[in-house]
Amino acid sequence: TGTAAWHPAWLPDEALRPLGARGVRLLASGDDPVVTTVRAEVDHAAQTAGTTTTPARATLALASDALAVPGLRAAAEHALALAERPGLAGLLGAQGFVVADDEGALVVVAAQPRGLLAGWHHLVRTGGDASGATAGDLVAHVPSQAVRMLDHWDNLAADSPMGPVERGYAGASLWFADGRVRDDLTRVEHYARLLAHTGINAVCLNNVNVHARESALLTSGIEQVARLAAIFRAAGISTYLAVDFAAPITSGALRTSDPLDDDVRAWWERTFADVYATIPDFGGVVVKADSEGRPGPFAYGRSHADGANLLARALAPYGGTVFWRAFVYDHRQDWRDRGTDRARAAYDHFTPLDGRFDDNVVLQVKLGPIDFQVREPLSPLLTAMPRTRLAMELQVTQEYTGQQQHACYLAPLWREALDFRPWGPVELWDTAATDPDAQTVAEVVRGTDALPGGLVAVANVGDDPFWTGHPLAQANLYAYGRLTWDPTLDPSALLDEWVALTFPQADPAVARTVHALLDESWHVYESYTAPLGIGFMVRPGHHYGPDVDGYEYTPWGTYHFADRDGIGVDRTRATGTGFTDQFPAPWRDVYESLETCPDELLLFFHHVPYSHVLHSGATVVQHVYDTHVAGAQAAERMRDTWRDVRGLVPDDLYARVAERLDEQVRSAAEWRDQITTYFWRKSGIPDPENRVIP
Ligand code: BDP
Repeated sequence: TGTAAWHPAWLPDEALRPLGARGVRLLASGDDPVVTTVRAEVDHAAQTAGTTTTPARATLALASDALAVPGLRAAAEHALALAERPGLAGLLGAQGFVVADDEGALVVVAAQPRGLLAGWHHLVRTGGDASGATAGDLVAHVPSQAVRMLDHWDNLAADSPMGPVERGYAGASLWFADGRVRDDLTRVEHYARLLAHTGINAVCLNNVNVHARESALLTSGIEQVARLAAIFRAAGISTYLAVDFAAPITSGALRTSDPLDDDVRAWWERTFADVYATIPDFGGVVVKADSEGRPGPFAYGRSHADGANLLARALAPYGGTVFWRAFVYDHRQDWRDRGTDRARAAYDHFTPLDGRFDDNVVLQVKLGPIDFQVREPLSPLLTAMPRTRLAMELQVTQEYTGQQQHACYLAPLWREALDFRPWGPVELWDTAATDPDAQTVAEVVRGTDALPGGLVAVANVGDDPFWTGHPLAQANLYAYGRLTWDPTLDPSALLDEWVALTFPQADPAVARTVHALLDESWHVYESYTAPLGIGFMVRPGHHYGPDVDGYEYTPWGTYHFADRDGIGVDRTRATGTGFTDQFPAPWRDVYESLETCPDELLLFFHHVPYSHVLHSGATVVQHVYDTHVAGAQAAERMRDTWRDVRGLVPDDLYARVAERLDEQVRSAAEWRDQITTYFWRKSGIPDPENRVIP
């Protein structure tokens, strides 16, 4: 069947045993597919524990079924009230649940099936333990973000231009093979269950770079897509497709895809009518337009609002949504022209369009202004679109963070971005000009009642036996989902959750080791790769391993401007590209000034001599030597740490992680040697400790 070889990710049967042993009473009638899923989960947990415990120690209920039950009425009314609130509050309430304590037994009540499923997984995580609940209290758990989405960059076949999964590091697609949807979708069922556990509520199935074969998924392929949509539907997840803006042309129907052309409009209307006839709850589409060679409205002199609204209006009768990507920049720039700054592009293109997008358009903005680097400032576009629905896009697949060869736990990076206050305060610096009540990024993207947004991320899974290539990269997927539900969760606590659900009966040494390996792994990765926020010193094309000048003289706009005197991109308003001006106060001034610009972003914003002294007290070049030597040493410690769990985790998993850590150590040494040597030669300034290969 092709299913024998895979290794369970989190939620193996043992993880359900404590809850199964406590016993769960389910009160949920009807044949809604999500309710049916919950029923199967509850039965499975009981079977796993080998019990038919009466009385059950936990109750899970739909509010409509709970209203009549004494003891559950208050919780049921609370759940219904949450879901009936208008706008965003009601939307989130419908997906949430209420927890109460009924004389020492845990009670979970939801207004809607998706909330019921979320409540079930809450029970799984807590083991149904009521000890945290206070008698009489009703605690509402609602997701923070309305949009909690994963984008898969899957292609239909291995011979697609970027392989089976663009930027995939975990084998082939879970659902596509040989130009079609796979026959056996057992693993997709398992995957949908994992995602539901974390709180994900939407998936896009195919690569944003939509080529002709994949474009047909929307038309002749929609019956196949329906098989996948049925699986995700049962897990409370809506299905989306990435579409080609030129589909009216590439499908052979028309000779234009001009968004203001009547025939084009009619083509999209007809196409979506057929889609919804087959998949009545289809989520909608994701669009990469006028970006890295993909077609878009610019070809017709139209704006991106025209383009997005074309699709939005064709989807609106069915309740569908357009995720329109803001990753629009000139990838054929002239590197000699410092006036062209890729970092500026999204803001320059999209801010004039604020307020012009229809209500069923979500503008999908990458976290940073360049491209998923290990360190970037926040994309200032996220601060400048108050009349537009927004989603911040993260990259769970580790394209620029070690490609699932290196262990790099990204939750701390995402938390830093979600917690960031673009309008201040600026701790460590002058706080006079700042507003301490200003919103965090998590609050900005969450949006308002009228304009709800959220989070999107590029997924990191494939048909690899361990799902993510590097087994520890599962923690990134887990943490991403959980942060979409609650962006204030602690990355370190999320690791504990993931370990408990993945290795439920393991020795405590496993959790200790995973923490020792992953807690600081983002900073370790940063320390041995491109320094101080400069980014992109990777090998062109596949983006793995060091190549300091690999992109320096190409048209992609990812430069470091290193010469014998110094390094960095001058993005100041005083002497550079003026990018700093795209930020609101106080950050525009913090980044503008060499005095206040944070060290970790120094070279993103400033061109400085190698002798420039950082806040840390080290010079730039000395920082490069020190961090790269220390980073490569840290990678060696990570490799040694893993040996502590030999025999405590499955042998094949142990071996896979060990093999990846060997590669991380090799690669970190390569990074260290190339980067330190490059800067020694460029600057002529030796390392006082003589650690650099001349
Ligand atoms: C870049 C990837 C490329 C993607 C692009 C995108 O290298 O494969 O197509 O992002 O997000 O980082 O569209």
